[in-house]
Amino acid sequence: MKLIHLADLHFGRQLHGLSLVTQGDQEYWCRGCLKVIDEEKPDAVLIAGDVYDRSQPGSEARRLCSDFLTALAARGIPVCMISGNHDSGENIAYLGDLVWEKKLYVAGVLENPLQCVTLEDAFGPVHIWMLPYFFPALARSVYPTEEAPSSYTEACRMILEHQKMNPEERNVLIAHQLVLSGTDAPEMGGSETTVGGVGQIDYHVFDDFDYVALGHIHKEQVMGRPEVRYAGSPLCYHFGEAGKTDEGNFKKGVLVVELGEKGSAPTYRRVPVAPLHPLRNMEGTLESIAEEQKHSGRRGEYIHVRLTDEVLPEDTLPRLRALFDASGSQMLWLDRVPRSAAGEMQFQASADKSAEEYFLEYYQEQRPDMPISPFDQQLIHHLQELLETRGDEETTEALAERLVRYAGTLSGEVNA
Ligand SMILES: [Mn+2]
Repeated sequence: MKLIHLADLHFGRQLHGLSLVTQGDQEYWCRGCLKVIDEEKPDAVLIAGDVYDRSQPGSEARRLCSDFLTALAARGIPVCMISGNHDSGENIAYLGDLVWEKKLYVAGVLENPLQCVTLEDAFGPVHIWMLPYFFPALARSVYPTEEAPSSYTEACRMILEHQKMNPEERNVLIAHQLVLSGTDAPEMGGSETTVGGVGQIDYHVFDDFDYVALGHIHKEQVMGRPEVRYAGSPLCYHFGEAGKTDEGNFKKGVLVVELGEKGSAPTYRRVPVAPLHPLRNMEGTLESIAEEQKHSGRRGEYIHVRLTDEVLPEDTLPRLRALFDASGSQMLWLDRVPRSAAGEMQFQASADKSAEEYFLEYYQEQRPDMPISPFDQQLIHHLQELLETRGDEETTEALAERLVRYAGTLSGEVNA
């Protein structure tokens, strides 16, 4: 049985203030994905949560999702979809009973028992269990027990123990959780967030399943055994998922899983789907970046620039914008390397200086060319007040340290 495992679509996602729906990136990916589906002709498409980027998605994101699911339904391919921690389960489950007829199987909210879809191939039935995103208190309210589960692992075990599974047949689970192998946490893409709280689950609770299609972590990877797998997000949703070269980028694509007879190892392939705008990180002086960009011949990218210049000319921003405009690229994020790497912690503890004063000194030293804005200054002031109310275990020095770390995030970011 051939399954396509997708996850973390995040329809409606923004990247540094830019909507990936409006810019066409997500629609472009949908078309690429449908092309792969037409070539592969899978028996089912599994969508392991975070369909939308937020619980109340905008109309464009809903439209895109609707078009994508309609296109799958038009092909007669069964789709099994669960909610993720970013989704509102109720929103995802909307019309769920009605679309069941169209082989669009949706599990938005945790149920007792779990929804299960059974498909057949030459080797017999494959049961696809759908476990929407849950947290322990929710698990307990849906599966009443005397003792509250003490962890996400226990809650998950409890839910799965309640299902009438036939271990002689093939069972697939779709889940959207943070799964660990021993003490090994998955490698994050950088764009995951723990909206709603996502606790750790030991992969051994899935031992009875022949394949576990996971969502939540945006980098494709295996947890514990090859059959427990994150598909990863379809696009890079964070500059941390992009390299300085194409090779450095996280590999994105459509994960094709083929199940053979019960007990045999499934096979896995990733079919690449090119993004409309690849992400790229560039680091160097203003001059070196201009040279690199002019000679690279690269076009239509989303770019993060990190400048290393000691002093910058006043027209830095318009120069960079013009440079990237000329190649149809967009600079979404500009920042600077701190002047001295060790500069981060170069402040002398002193009883008569507030963390705010430490911060302002540091900032002036790092950015003599750019005075701190009154807004940022106010923000720091309030931040200090806020941190001070946390109690006296936070010394002035510790506060200053926190503020200085925060300063790194203020260093000239722009939303182009
Ligand atoms: Mn996600």
